[in-house]
Amino acid sequence: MLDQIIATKKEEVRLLEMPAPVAVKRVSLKQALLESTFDLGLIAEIKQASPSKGLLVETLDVKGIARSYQMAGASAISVLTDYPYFKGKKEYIKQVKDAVDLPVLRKDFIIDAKQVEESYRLGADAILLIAGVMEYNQLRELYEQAYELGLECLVEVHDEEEAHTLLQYIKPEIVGVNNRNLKTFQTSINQTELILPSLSKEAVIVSESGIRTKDDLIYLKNLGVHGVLMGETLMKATDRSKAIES
Ligand code: IGP
Repeated sequence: MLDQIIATKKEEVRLLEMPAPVAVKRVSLKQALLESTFDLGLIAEIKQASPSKGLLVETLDVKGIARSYQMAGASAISVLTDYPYFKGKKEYIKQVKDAVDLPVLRKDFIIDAKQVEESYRLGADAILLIAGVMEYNQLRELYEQAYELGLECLVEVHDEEEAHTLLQYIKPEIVGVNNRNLKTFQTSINQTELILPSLSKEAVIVSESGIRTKDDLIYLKNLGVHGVLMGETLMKATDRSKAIES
């Protein structure tokens, strides 16, 4: 599946027509995570579907969801822009930026410099870079390009080997530990505990995927992570603000 997604992205990159830049006020994801109103920073995700779970919601009121996330105290919003696998759209970034003041993370499979430039033009504050889907040299180039444009990166790793290798190439300011193995779709939040010792002590750490309960949050907080990224649990909640507040 992952190979298929990357093949799709390569084709998207080939056909990519660069959009005109939108005017937005950029805000810092790192700062928002560190200044959370809760014990943990929360990146709340907007996604209509996922390859592992299929359709999560029938319809998607992007601005409404963004406002309810902000009202409930989320630190930042993650927006899926991939269409074939997550039913996301690129224009959702600007829609969310118009609806709220929170930093917006573009969630997609970014493997090429053109997509980094595009993310900037779409109005994102930050982008996701996944260590497991490209060469580390390429990751470093995209990371540097992003910071030169004024975009922050959430650099995602899944296992200790990726975490170790990553540090030989870059010292990312924000690291995401994906609890989901992108090859098998299995999630286990213990993955965060396993990898934490291999990560830079200076980095802001975000635990991603498969986070469902208050106990999960207490467990992750006690490990010492700075933030969490939650998608499915919030998207499926009948009252999203309540789900965050409780
Ligand atoms: C959210 P969940 O289990 O709360 O819906 O997971 C987020 O971590 C997940 O969407 C994600 C993702 C990714 C999606 C993490 N890394 C890379 C696409 C690409």
